[in-house]
Amino acid sequence: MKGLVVKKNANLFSVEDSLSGKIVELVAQGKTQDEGIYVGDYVEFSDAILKVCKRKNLLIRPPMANLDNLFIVIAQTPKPDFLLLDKLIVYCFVNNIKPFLVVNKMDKNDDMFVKTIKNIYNNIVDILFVSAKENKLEDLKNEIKGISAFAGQSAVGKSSLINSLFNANITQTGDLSWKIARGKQTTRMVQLYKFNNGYIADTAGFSMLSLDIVTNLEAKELSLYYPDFSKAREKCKYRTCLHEKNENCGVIEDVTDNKISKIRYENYLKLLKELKNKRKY
Ligand SMILES: Nc1nc2c(ncn2[C@@H]2O[C@H](COP(=O)(O)OP(=O)(O)OP(=O)(O)O)[C@@H](O)[C@H]2O)c(=O)[nH]1
Ligand SMILES: [Mg+2]
Ligand SMILES: [Zn+2]
Repeated sequence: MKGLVVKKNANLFSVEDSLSGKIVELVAQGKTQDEGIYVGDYVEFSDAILKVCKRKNLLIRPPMANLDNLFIVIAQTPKPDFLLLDKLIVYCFVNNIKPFLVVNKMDKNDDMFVKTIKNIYNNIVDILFVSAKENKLEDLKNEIKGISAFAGQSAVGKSSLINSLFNANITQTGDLSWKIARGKQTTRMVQLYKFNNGYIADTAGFSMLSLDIVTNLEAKELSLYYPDFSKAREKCKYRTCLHEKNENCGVIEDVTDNKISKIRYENYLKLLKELKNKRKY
């Protein structure tokens, strides 16, 4: 039988049977256990978990597998931290996760803010405009497929969004509301909750400040994860160009011509520096 690991508690795994949708509590067979099983893993099981299916991705922080979508929440207040935003977007592209920019608090954001966000991110990620307060969540609901998680600075409204989503959905699924389920959790762990045809991961692991995205990335690879640089990159004289010096660099040319966002570029340089420093250790 096949199933999805929705929860892990020490050696015990909660697996949702793909056919019946029922949750079964299972341990893993010796060898499988050694290889590691994560929330988000698709597994084959009988009386125990026998095999982990091939993964799309495996994240260390938070510990989970097969994340499809990351909803990166921002709002006009608190003021967005664009460096952290770009870090999360790079993290997604590196790990084969689809990033969405969820602009929350649309009941309050002014036009100027919305315009600025559109200008910078339109060609980079899908942007969804929502309001947890007014329960305007259609754009977001439509994108909840596969396994998704929320990320973003403190106070942007992640918990509010999740609460609104699940309260609105509670009659449909008969599930516990997110709030109630959360209250029962004592430890910090990842858990998947069913939402329509997908799952939402409850995890604090994407708090942006603790996000150490860059472990496996080389400095020279960084700009490959900037879709907004791709055209400009072709104009660079040297293939090894890191786009930090003014000579014959197409990216810098396009920044000067306002074809590439200055904020994006400046934060690219900061990330580049972080990557270079890391390589010394
Ligand atoms: N006006 C308005 N306020 C909102 C909206 N969504 C959330 N808020 C408010 O924003 C504040 C922070 O919301 P939370 O949901 O706690 O934010 P969070 O992202 O979960 O914050 P952390 O748990 O600290 O990471 C609260 O005072 C909410 O009432 C919204 O759509 N509109
Ligand atoms: Mg919260
Ligand atoms: Zn260049």
